[in-house]
Amino acid sequence: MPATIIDGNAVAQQIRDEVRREIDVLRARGIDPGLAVVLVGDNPGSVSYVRGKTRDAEEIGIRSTTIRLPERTTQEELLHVVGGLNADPKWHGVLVQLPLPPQISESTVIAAVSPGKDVDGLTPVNVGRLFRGEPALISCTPHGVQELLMRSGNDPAGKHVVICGRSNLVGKPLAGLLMQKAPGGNATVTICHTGTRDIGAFTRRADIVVAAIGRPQAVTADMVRAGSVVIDVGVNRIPDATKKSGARLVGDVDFDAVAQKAGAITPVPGGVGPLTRAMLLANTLIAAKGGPGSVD
Ligand code: L34
Repeated sequence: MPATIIDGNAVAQQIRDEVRREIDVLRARGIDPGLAVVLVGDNPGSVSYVRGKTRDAEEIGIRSTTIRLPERTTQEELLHVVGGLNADPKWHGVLVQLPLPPQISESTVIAAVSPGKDVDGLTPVNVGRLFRGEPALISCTPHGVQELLMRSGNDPAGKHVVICGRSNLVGKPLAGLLMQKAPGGNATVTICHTGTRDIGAFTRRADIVVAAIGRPQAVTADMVRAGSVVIDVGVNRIPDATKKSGARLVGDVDFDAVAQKAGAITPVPGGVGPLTRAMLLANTLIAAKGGPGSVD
């Protein structure tokens, strides 16, 4: 039997509705939540994702701005922009879209974002808090994967989750989140990466496979157990002459074949991507309320 398709757009809409209700309450109290996004260069993926983020924000009553800087921007210039946003009380959330051009150190810039405004949950402070089980702004894609699992009836508690990929953006924080002794956690987590011998031997034993590799269609049907849940975090633009843009978006999973075998699967587009954007709104709400763990 073919897999159930997990509808990321529908789950994201649910979350946006919930966040919007709370934004309305904040605004009635005189707080006007604001999100500042910094985009360096014109990577077509980044331009599209950032446009989606700010459009979603405006739609639910979060003020937003996108600061666009040229590809040749220096690290010093970018740090100056981030410093200005940190200091400006108009902006509750500050996000620097990745990747950054090669002359800039991503880790230096990310670490410069004020932890209380780090709605991407990528600063060392927030990642550290997440791993320690303390209140934190949680990075958007991992948090989105967790919400997608929970809201599609696939609670990871007690399950074996095999994550393919060890990036700071997805693999590592997702492992921290799903192993946490907390609702939405309690999974047994294995991380596979480029140093893993025979990734399929691990993924075939998984209840839940998360593909966050960054390589188109890398997870094939022979790598998944029948009935398992497959979450595709990949966003790869591959050439396609039949498209007006000359490219199309595919995930890290060989969708057509894996969907014949898995129990449930997320599509690309329309899977994890919309959740990444929705969790950014949720984090901006938390930041505007005074941070995670604050009492309202
Ligand atoms: N700092 N950099 C920072 N934070 C992030 O959370 C990200 N990420 C990743 C890349 N760089 C980042 C994103 O925003 C990936 N990502 C992201 C965000 C949104 C979407 C995809 C990736 C998305 O909206 N995807 C849509 C399709 C959009 C399209 O067609 O271009 C989808 O349905 O999957």
